[in-house]
Amino acid sequence: MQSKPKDLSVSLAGASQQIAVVRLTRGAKRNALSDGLVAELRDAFQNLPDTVRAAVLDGEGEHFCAGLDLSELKERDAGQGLHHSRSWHVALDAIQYGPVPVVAALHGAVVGGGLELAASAHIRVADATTFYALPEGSRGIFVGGGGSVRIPRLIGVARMTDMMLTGRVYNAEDGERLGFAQYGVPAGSAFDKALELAERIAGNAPLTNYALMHALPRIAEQPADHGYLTEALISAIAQAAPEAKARVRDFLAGKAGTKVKKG
Ligand code: 1HE
Repeated sequence: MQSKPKDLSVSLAGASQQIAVVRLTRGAKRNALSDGLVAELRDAFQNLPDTVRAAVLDGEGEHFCAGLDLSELKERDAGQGLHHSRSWHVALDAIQYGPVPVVAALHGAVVGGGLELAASAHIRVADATTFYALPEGSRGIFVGGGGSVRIPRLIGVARMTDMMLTGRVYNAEDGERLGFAQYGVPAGSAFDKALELAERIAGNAPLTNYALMHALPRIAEQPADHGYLTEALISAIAQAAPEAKARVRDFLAGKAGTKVKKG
């Protein structure tokens, strides 16, 4: 499958062709997110082929994403602004709560709405050129793509407040240390690492991936006693799947490659 809408491409990759590569292809504008591109992202993640088991999200050119397309920030009234922000929520929710785990391959600018986009992925791999910023503060606006919910969960309210109040920019190394990215890799290798991780994820039992994407973040927000019950329910469902039984049988039978190895 290969389709090329205006500012986004979706293709299949990996040995088994079970990985969807969703790429922002608006490099000339540093992959700035126009309303059209936000809609393309929504449509891409809402319509992934059934055969896809994991996805990689990346951006063409030297920068992952420069955030909101500022040329479209004209004179919206409050109601239009509300709906604009909600349209980002729908698109980025389609990534976070879509059918498959998403690994973002970061490089260069991951700023403003670009950071909000990256935060909607499940795993972030950042190469050494990556930098993170929230220039909304200096543009006189506020985050609107779910950043105030997702970013504090990565780095905390205090650091996000500082980034927006002072325009602070974090480099790749600091970003990994703080929790923006789970993996730091040499310049130019984020995509390859993201694809490698996506292939590994695609080999998991689908119900385990589902539980991690849909149950874990919700359990983490629940009061502990609700969380324990939700955990018990999802774990009972996951372990009842024939695939889980087969995997446990393989381990108990001493099959090669089923042991946990030291990292
Ligand atoms: C853009 C945008 C954009 C680049 N909207 N057109 N985001 C920002 O405030 C970040 C603004 N961008 C930058 O700071 C820089 O462009 C970068 C650090 C990302 C990259 O710098 P550089 O030197 O590689 O590129 P450039 O020369 O600045 O930009 C190349 C072109 O992309 C240029 O257009 P051209 O027609 O003159 O070639 C730029 O105008 C264009 N461009 N970034 C529109 N963002 C849901 S609410 C989210 C709120 C936000 O995201 S606010 C933060 C917005």
